[in-house]
Amino acid sequence: MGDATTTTTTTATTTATTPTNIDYTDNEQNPRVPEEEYVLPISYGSVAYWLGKKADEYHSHEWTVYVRGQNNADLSRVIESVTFQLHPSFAEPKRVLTEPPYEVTETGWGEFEIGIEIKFRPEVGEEKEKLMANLKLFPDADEVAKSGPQTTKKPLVVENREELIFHKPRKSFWEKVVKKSKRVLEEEDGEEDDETNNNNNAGGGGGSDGKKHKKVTFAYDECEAKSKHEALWKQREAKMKDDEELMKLWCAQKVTEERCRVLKAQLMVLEGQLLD
Ligand code: SLL
Repeated sequence: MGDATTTTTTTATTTATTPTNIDYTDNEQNPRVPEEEYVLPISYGSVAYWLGKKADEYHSHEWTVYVRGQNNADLSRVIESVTFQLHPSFAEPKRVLTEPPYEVTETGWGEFEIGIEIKFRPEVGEEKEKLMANLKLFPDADEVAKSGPQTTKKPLVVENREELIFHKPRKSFWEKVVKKSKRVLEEEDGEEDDETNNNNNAGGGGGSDGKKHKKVTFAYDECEAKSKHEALWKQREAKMKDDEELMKLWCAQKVTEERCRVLKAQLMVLEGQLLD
């Protein structure tokens, strides 16, 4: 994705997956684990390719909307499904993905907002997370001024980054995932005030205990499922390269033929002069 026309990145915002002020003694069989937090950084957004001048006007672009773990982290131990709600002009606009890669690739002509709903596995015990991705097909005027007009080679990327924070995770989730994940960074962050804690921390618990806030990062498992659309681009790029190579060979052949024709003509002139 390195050769993108635009990359719009929204900086991380903490997300609330459950209402705040949950009493963690609310479920005796599956209580919340105090003093614990699981942070899962995700990326979501859209990548769009213009299909060129010859493309059908209703299918001028091919695009992919996706949710994935940052640094290719595996989300499948936490996520049960990702639902993408497309524009009603698409056949079966509600697309449910139950395994990675969580992405939908389509062709179309227009931009719209895509609703994303992340459902967590039952053991996580949290509410659904709702996000919105802006499908962008056409670069803005300032982007055109900066990087030139749209080409079939450069995708237009809109990527957002978010951290799913599971504050005081349920025992079932802690046993299955949190406990087994290696902690790589644990830092005290005393700057957040209590109110921010209350509003933004997912996973209940209320947060405002006056203590310093601990930020923990984990070594996440890599996701084995590779993005299908990335493979598609690579194929397309390879085909374009092949086409370019063929074009170069064809041009070289034409140049050689022309040279031969000129040399033959010169030879005939020389032969004529010798005979004279
Ligand atoms: C717009 N409000 O007017 C938006 C709607 C809808 C895009 C965009 C359908 C493609 C297909 C398609 O691209 N819809 O029918 O296969 O720009």
